[in-house]
Amino acid sequence: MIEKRIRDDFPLLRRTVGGKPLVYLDSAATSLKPEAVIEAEAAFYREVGANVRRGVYELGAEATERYESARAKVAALLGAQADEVVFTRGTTEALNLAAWALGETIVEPGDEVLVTEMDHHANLLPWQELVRRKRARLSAIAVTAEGDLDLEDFRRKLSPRTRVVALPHVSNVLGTINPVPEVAAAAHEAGAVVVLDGAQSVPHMPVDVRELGADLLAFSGHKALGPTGIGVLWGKAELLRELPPLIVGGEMVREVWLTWARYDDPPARFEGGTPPIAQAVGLGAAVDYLQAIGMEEVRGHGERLTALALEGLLARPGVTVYGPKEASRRGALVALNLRGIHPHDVATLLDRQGIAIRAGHHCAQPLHRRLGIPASCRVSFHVYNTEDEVAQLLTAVDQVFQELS
Ligand code: C6P
Repeated sequence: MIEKRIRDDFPLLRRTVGGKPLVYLDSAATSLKPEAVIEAEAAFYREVGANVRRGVYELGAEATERYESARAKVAALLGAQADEVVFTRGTTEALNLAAWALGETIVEPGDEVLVTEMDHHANLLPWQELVRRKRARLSAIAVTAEGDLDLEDFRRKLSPRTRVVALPHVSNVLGTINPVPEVAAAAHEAGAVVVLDGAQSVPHMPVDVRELGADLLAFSGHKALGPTGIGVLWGKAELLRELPPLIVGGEMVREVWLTWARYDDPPARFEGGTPPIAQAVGLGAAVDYLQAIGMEEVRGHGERLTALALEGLLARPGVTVYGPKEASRRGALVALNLRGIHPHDVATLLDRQGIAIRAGHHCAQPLHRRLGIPASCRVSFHVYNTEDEVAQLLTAVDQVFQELS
């Protein structure tokens, strides 16, 4: 059991909202940050401050050392090598880089890219752009009524023309944990590259890139207790070596002439310009923080809170829950609707109780269309949430029904 004292590490939990203690149930949008992360970022500016990979003076070397040490921590978290970890601004940028680079190397006119009906727009729009640019085709693996990937539909749509299969590890709406090893094995057999959106998995559960079998994986620091403005594209070393950069400019080159340049090896090749240095250092501190708890323990806590929320919500007749009904098959989030009440009204009333949840389409419009709804409410958890907060949520849901139905 994650101890209550963890909450003391998160300064925002001392804040009140409308006179009520904050109950923060929107960690899938962005997590709160522990003091250790805030301090690591501030300490970088206070103590070092220099740019990376440039200065031959002491501060420059120390900045590079802190930046590269953060990379090594992320690599350890993912079971990867440090040179396979590319820093980006977030999941969105990482997936744009992946789609751009694969488009330049392996996708020809008439080829296919397979996404899923449950993808976040960040794992959909870059592929739409790629197929438009390359005159290729995009199709989407269906989602079943239970909120799982339809694996039969996947096998039907997979073909020798499929060059890329892109999917979320955990859906940010359904919560579904997708069977990545199974999908990756079939995709590889067909000769496709597998791109995994890890935005909702890496911050919440043990993720070992070798066990998953994906070729590229993206996630954001700010959902993993880290700062905004920093994310990661992990890629198999042999694949990264073949890919061209999206951003070109300073610090990603071996030699530059007026009419041509020779780019550096990964990961520097993909990190043109001054990177988000303090943010990377902050992410390193977030990884330390998560690892000190233990990712198994983080997962266990999220699963327990999700099970409690599911049990309470499913017992209420006016509540519709989307996605699998077992906490063991989902990430630490639950999307729902209250019969006859608009999600924005629910979120507004909960806000009056100090409870912050997300309402809307959660950047997954095609999925909401598939579910036949314009929007949903979503509650999501992280290490600082408690069973008592889940109970407060359930009581508040009853009050919303009383007030509005
Ligand atoms: N989802 C949510 O409330 P960025 O914004 O680049 O850090 O992450 C984008 C992203 C990509 N994939 C998935 C599965 C995601 O959940 C997100 C971010 C937030 O659900 C904000 S829309």
